[in-house]
Amino acid sequence: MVATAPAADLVPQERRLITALPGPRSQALAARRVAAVAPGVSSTLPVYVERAGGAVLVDVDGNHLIDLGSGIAVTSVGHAVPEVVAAVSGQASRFTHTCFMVGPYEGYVEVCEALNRLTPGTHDKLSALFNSGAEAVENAVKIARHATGRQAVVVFDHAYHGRTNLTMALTAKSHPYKQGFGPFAPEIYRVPMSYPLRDPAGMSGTEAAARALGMAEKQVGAATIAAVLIEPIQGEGGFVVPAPGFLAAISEWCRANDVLLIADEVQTGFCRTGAWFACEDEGVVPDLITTAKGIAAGLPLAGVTGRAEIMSHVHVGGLGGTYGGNPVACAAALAGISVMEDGDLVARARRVGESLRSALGGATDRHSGVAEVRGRGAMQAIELVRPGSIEPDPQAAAAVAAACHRQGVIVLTCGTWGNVIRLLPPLTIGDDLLEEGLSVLVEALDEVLG
Ligand code: PLZ
Repeated sequence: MVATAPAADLVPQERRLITALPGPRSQALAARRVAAVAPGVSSTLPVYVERAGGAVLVDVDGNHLIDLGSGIAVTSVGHAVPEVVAAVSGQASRFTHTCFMVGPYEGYVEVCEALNRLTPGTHDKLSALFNSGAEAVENAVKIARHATGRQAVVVFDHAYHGRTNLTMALTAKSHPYKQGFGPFAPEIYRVPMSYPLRDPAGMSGTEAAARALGMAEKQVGAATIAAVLIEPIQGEGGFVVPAPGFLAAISEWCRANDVLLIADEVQTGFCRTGAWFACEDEGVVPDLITTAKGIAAGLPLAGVTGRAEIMSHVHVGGLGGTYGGNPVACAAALAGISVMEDGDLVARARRVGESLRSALGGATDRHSGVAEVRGRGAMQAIELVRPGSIEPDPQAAAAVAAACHRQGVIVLTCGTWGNVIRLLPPLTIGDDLLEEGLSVLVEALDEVLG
């Protein structure tokens, strides 16, 4: 008899290590993997997952690990949430695919309605659905170029937008994302981000915006720029939070120059930062917004939402794809969005954020190797440096992450130099489990940083 109870009910919300990590079954799978899986696809964890529920992953050896990464900001509502499991299995038993471009269905329309309602701004909006964050970003750029009749796209230092050819060009970091994979798409121009820790002391958000926009004006020319594309808080690039006023100044300049502002909220969106979308905290209303990750509780789904007149500029048939807005993914999204609304996960993200900050705050005071604790809501990070400098220390970050992993706590690293430890727990994580996970991280920091 196959178990039908959702995994969240079956998985106790506790850390439980019964073997050293990785255990023997994970090691056996790792050996099989070497012979079958291309090495270019890497994994953070050495353990193989058998099931997951809430904020706990269970590996093939029966170890229970605390998940402070949510599969890179995806399972914000938690793993195997009963409402999502029911919606997904119900939809899978009705139909799994028709292709929206062949036989349309209600779930797609309903997800677009939800995106139009939840994203910043009260203007008329339209949406289109895709499969991944990269695909959403590519389509946002296509739409912006079509609507403006211009080609240039301005992006920022430390940006991450994906791994497809266009999004590799939009992404800043060469290794591992771009090296050897060129040539890259043309008409992409990179300008400096506001990165308060590494900018000249005291540089304000408006000064950082003037530095970036001045460069765009001189080197590209406002009249040829279709869009400025920005993550309101950078994700892979190191959870870089721009100085207050930076985003607003970029937004004003865009409006004054008929340049579209595209907010890439693939990582920051859907309650993560203690708002539905991170732009809200800056009072910024983008023309186009890209979403993915947290949108569908773990199923592949992404969206582009934008001003109706921009979105409807593209000719009929100009946007699409076989799987975009898959009905099972749409069912997961609608259930996940209900969980977010009913459980007020915006407020919960803020409380999780306070716990993260108070646990990490002490580490900054104790260790000169912690340059900064930063982030917003349940998206917080610490940047590690060589003591007495701001020289990045990726070895320390890797050692801290590995120590957490050995103890059954999943944390992720990020940053242009790989020296940032980031936390993205499920927003529904219990207080006790979160405290336990954080105490393991703090111990690891004390151990590695001395
Ligand atoms: N835009 C802001 O964070 C994905 C990448 C993991 P996809 N970030 C995780 C990796 O190493 O591949 C991301 C993002 C922002 C776009 C993307 C791309 O989203 O769903 O991975 O295509």
